[in-house]
Amino acid sequence: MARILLVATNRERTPFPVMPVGAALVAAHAEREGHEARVLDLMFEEDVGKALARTLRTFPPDLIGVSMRNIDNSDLIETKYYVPEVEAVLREVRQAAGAVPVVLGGAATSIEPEALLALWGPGGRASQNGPPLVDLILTGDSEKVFPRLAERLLLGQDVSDLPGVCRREPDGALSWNRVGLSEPVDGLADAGLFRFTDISRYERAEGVYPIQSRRGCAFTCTYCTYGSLEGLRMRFRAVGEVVDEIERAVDAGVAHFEFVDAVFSHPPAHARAICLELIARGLGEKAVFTASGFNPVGVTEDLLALMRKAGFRTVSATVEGASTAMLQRLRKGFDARDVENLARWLRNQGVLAIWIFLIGSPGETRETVEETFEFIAKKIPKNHLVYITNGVRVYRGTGLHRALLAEGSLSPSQNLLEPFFVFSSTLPRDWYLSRLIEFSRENPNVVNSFEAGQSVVETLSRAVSWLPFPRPRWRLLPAIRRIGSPFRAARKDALTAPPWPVVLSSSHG
Ligand code: B12
Ligand code: SF4
Repeated sequence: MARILLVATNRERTPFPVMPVGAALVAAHAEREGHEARVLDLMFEEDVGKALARTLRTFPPDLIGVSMRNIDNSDLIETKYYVPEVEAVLREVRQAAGAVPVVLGGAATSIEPEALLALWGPGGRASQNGPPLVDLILTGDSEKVFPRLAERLLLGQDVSDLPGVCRREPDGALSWNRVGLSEPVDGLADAGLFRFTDISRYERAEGVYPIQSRRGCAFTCTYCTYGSLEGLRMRFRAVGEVVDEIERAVDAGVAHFEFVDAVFSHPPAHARAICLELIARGLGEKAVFTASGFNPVGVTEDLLALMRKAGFRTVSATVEGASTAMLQRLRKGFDARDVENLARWLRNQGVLAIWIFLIGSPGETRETVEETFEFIAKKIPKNHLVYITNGVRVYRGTGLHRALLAEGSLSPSQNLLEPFFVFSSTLPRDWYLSRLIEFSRENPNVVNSFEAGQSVVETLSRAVSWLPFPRPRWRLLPAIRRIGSPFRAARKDALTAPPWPVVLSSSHG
């Protein structure tokens, strides 16, 4: 039996602090295999060094797993890049833990394992001839593999055949074993987040308890990383197991849940079965549900009615656009009519939505922007929130990445760990920025990335989170924005001279 410490490094509080479900799940499985596991969640820690020292004093581990969620926030106008912050945490970990092996995992590592290993691994740029900040990386679903990895590492055995291992070989070469990723997800342990972290801190800051009912996404939207993260093969958890997990969390006092499936609504049969079970157990009367991935394909008004009955009050409608031409280019699998139906059905069924749009991808023009803006202004109910992401972050392994390589506007050696964007060559950037600002002024329910840091809006939003307003408190954001005006415009050159490289293209492949 080993003592295993999981360090959850994410400290991002926008749009709200997200609970470290990946680290908790890995810890829960390590416990199931007979190890002793703890999670050090850095989200609300004021001093990372002190928190580590405190934990290591009471729980000296044989192995440390570090969880890294975000690389960046994928937004061209107000980019946040998290790698330096995680590197600072890794330095503190190495300093405090000495020679204890450190394994890095989490969503970020599945997207850029080789670049992260070249930076933080043995002989990596950040280790400056000292010990590596990270001994190896484990990519992909890790809860079942990690305990095996831990056992072998601690016995000094070879681990290179384990699925997801990315490491430096004795001859100095980088190797990444991608065989056997995307395991079945039945029999998962209950992440039991309430055992590992202070849920009440999250609840106060509008945090929502994550629940996963399936993994994988069969759609292949051009810009999306989920193929690298979860794979294309859909794997479903047994409905009873998922709802048992919810029931235990409700008994522990949790009242707000979010289905964090890549797409909760597809295929609808699984979503429907979950709703029926929530209804059968009366959980909709004790808790409120939302779903972060909601794609209109296959959605009917009936499904939304059932979700409402099961306790869903909101969804995130990740539609990205309302122009059929752009939806086709993005390979979303639905068109503008489906988006319009979704808006109507959500309104009819009294389900609120945060709508996520992605503007500026290759092929976007003034006309397609106006089509999407017209939809937002006319069809989205004013009590729904609209969030616009600008430009497309190019991630390795996506269809967009392949298309840019094929057209020659991207070199295979381009560093994609650091933010790198593509913007439509057919959309004038000056025009778009001023149009976006004008549009957001006219529509208080339209929020942009560059407003998040606006001091008045941020201060009011934080104040609201401490007051006993009913959730979701984002419903108050349009009013806050009106009080918090004048609207802070993005830097005038935010799109024409951004701090990160941008390639102009009209190709999605
Ligand atoms: C749901 C979701 C959200 C929800 C979260 C809701 C909630 N209540 O938790 C919302 C919408 C709020 C959100 C917001 C953001 N998100 Co998000 N989100 C997701 C999503 C779809 C699922 C995350 C999840 O919970 N998965 C379930 C858990 C169990 O999986 P996991 O954490 O990955 O853990 C597994 C492995 O990673 C691994 N693992 C995890 N930790 C460790 C540790 C060790 C040691 C090991 C070995 C393994 C390991 O094992 C775990 C079990 O198999 C992922 C995409 C995806 N398909 O994964 C994006 C994703 C994580 N998000 C991402 C981003 C960028 C963001 C935002 C920055 C977006 C923005 N523009 O603002 C914000 C940041 C929020 C914050 N405070 O950090 C990126 C992160 C990578 C990147 N590109 O930088 C992802 C991967 C999507 C993407 N675009 O690529 N997100
Ligand atoms: S954007 Fe959504 S639907 Fe499209 S591939 Fe990604 S997860 Fe699947």
